[in-house]
Amino acid sequence: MEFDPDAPAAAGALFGLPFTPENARIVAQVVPWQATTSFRRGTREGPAALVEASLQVDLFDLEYGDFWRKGIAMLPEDPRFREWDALAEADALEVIESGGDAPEAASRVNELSSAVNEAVFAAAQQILDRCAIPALIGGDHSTPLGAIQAVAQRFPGVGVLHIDAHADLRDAYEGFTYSHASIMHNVLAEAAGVAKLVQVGIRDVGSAEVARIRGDARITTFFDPEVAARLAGGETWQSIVDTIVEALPPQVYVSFDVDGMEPGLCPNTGTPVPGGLTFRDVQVLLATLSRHRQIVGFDVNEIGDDPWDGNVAARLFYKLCGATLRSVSAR
Ligand SMILES: [Mn+2]
Repeated sequence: MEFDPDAPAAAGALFGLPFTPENARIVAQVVPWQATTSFRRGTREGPAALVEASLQVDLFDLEYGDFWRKGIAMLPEDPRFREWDALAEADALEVIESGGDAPEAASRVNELSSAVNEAVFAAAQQILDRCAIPALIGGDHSTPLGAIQAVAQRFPGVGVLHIDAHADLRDAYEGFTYSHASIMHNVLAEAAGVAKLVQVGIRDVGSAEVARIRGDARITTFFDPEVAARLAGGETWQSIVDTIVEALPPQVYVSFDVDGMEPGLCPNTGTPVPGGLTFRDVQVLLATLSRHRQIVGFDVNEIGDDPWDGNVAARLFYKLCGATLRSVSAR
């Protein structure tokens, strides 16, 4: 096949690349689901914004080189996700507006959430069966649970590196069992095999979540204000990143909520918060992770539906692909 990496990209394919899910080393699934997003709608079209913007990303990468040659592809979108999201919308709104006091509507949303989790799990398993690396593009942050379950089953003892403004450790939120705000609670409860959760960027948490973090030896959280104080006191970001990576086991799944970054990089995400990581901070974190740990799967979620949000998310996703493929090739 003739493919010119410097030519303008063909529409439709991730990064305009000519690979298929059968021959790519990284295979992504897109999950346009946002039913439990509380503050602002829009993350349903986040995956489309990322894919559209991915055509503008230069394939040669200054950190990771021509890693794209190993193959990045996307599964066709599962049409059920949009159907389920549309079915859940009215019920989800009723639950949110009732302040979490609409148990029947909540249980209908929870059933659809379970269907999403099962479909994501099955797709991730198929990707792993092909010896490819599963990636996921969301959608709200509830979407990767099934992918993390599949990875944890395949790589018991795996750690999750969770970049986010929020700890996402709520035991249900607004009446939803599978809320975007509960993803890491659900990972620790339902993804047997996850040995460690390391959180970065966290700056918007409830007191119950802080108690959970302090009381659960599996969780290590690098709170954003503490990181800011260490940087202000003269520590380098690299030295902090080294301690983040050291807290992780040899194999790592990266779950990346774009709101872990500064809100200027994700202005249309569901729940933006001031503070957070710069894109440079992210680059150093991923590069260091790729040198010392094996990345076995990842997701980028809570992407806003604006072209700028899509642009940043596409570049973040591409860096994650580069870091992942370098981390594997190093072994
Ligand atoms: Mn978040």
